[in-house]
Amino acid sequence: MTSFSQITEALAEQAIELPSWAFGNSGTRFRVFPQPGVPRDPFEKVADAAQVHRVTGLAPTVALHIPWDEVDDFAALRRHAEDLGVALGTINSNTFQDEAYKLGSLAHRDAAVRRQAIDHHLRCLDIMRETGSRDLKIWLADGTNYPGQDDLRARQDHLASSLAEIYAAVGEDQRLVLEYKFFEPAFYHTDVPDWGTAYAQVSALGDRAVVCLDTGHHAPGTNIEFIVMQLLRLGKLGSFDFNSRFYADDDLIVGAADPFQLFRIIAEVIRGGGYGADSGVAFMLDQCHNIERKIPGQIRSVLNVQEMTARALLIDHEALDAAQREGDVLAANAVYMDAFSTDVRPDLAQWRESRGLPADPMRAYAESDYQDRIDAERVGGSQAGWGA
Ligand code: LRH
Ligand code: MN
Ligand code: MN
Repeated sequence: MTSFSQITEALAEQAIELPSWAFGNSGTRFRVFPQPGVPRDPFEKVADAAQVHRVTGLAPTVALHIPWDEVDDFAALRRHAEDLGVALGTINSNTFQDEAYKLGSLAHRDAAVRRQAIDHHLRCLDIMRETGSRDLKIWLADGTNYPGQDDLRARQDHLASSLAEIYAAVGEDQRLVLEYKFFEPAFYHTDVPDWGTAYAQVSALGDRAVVCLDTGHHAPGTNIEFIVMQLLRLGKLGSFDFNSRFYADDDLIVGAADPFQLFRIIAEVIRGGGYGADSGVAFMLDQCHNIERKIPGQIRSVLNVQEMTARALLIDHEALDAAQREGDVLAANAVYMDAFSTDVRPDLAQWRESRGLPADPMRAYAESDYQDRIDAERVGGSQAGWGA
């Protein structure tokens, strides 16, 4: 059995990017539930994200969504983040709110609409140069609701040429990350529904185009760790959007619905060389906290990822290889389950303290006066961006 002291170096490399939109008001398509203390602008979202990093040491960057996080001066936002001990991370483009995109954006049949959507991405690339961001993440709401509504093949071709134009503007030190989702908001077909389509599209672009795997974007029962393995094998896994789902794209706290699935996913990331600072695979959260408090929700989320990472790092690969070689099915499974069943929480608490972090970050945040302060100071918090 691998011991905890053998995995601390790897654990120290962990970085999980937080989504700015997790801190804004959010809800379902039936109701947005406003909360006190919610940020009124991107500066306050970044300040809240910095609190998560302060108590966990796990979340050094914040992803932005454009135009939700549009500001006049991105260099000032960058300085603000750095002053608070964090940095700006992935820029997410948004082509799903404008009237113009009702029937699609990069895959739209009308060249004028595609032009508008491509220009939005070019602007995101400009913003990235100011924020110091590496990744442009593209998730498209493009799709149709009714069979026959549009030409599936033509849309795929339009998408390819739009992406090619965007990719041509991606800098040497930047990446284009394409996220797939099997349905919603389109219900009949989606133009990037699965990893295979995302893989085909990014492969046509080049080395700096990779795939984002959002854990909530699969049909029930999908073996997500298999997809992780395959994308890593193909050198195309760029990032994760972590969250939990029971039914659809629920965006619940990662590790809440199925911690074992999270363990299996992270085990496959480690197995495939996707773990660690230089691996090229970015860990991000993509969540909203509709009914629970947001900053503690994010703290709980990064701790869940850390906990399952620790357990996955504990897998005894020598013993596993030996059992697999011998075809000992039960022994191999037992090695795997031993790691999953290990309670790493006491070791993690001690290790955090040894690094000058609170043993219990949830408690440390609750005991700070930050929440009371923002609840009193901020009036009229803004919405995360959707769900109205
Ligand atoms: C789409 C998605 C995508 C968006 C985010 C708000 O469902 O997962 O990543 O950027 O939600
Ligand atoms: Mn996502
Ligand atoms: Mn989603």
